[in-house]
Amino acid sequence: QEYTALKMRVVSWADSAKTCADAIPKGANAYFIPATLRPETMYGQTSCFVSPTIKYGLFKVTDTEYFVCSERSARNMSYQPGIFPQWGEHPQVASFLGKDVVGSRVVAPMSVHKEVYILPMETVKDTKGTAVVTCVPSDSPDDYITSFDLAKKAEYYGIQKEWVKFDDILPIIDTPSYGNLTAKKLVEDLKIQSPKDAAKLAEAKEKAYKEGFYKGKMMYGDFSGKPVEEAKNLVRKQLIDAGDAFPYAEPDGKVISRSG
Ligand code: ZZB
Repeated sequence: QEYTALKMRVVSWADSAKTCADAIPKGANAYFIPATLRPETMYGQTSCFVSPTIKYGLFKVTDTEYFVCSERSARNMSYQPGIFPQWGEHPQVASFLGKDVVGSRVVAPMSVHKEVYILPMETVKDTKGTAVVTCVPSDSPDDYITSFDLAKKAEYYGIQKEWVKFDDILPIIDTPSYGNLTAKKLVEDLKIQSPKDAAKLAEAKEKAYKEGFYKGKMMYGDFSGKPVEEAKNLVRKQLIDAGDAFPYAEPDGKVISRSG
């Protein structure tokens, strides 16, 4: 599985994230690293999700760059070229739970929202990607319903409603079957009520992927008017060339080692 790993620079840490703030030397930057399969949707990022109960690490990449991601993904990255400087090494400088960093603020590359908040998503899995997920409510049914739930029960989640940025969702991709807010349409059509409706959400995700990829047309950004199939790699290249993203491959259960 070839993901695009996005670099979301930390602008301010939540008070509860003191361990992280203290572990970063003056002049260095920290980045949350969501793994995405939909780089062409990055214009519509509204927040960035972590699981409140998953353990994350802060990993030193260079003297000036530190990554926030799961330990598992940092290890995978260390066996891929061009990420960590030493093959197989991913020096960890802090360990914490997702809930500790909720409320931190990060830069969302390319998004109409320049800065977004780190928010909790209970359905994030530690077994894929980096366990950090960037939120695009226009095109991801999971993100749409989670944002809906967070905004509705902000107090319960210990966040502020405004952090969710759920008021007017940016349309990015137009599709024949679901219009230009694919996720919203699918959540409504399938009567998805909660982020825990796992079976329906899996169906919605599958449908959204297919429709978006094969029939979607960009209606925002530099490649507006182009089919998604074409725009996907063009946007990805822009992000990578700008230093805002890098390729991250999921080993897929296979063991990767230098000796083979
Ligand atoms: C932004 C985005 C915009 C995403 C979209 C999807 C969609 P897959 O196919 O199952 O591999 N994701 C990444 N890591 C995790 C995780 N650990 N736990 C839960 N969700 C995760 O799923 C890859 C997609 O699932 C990724 O791409 C990420 O969300 C999320 F418009 O990034 B995506 C129809 C989907 N649309």
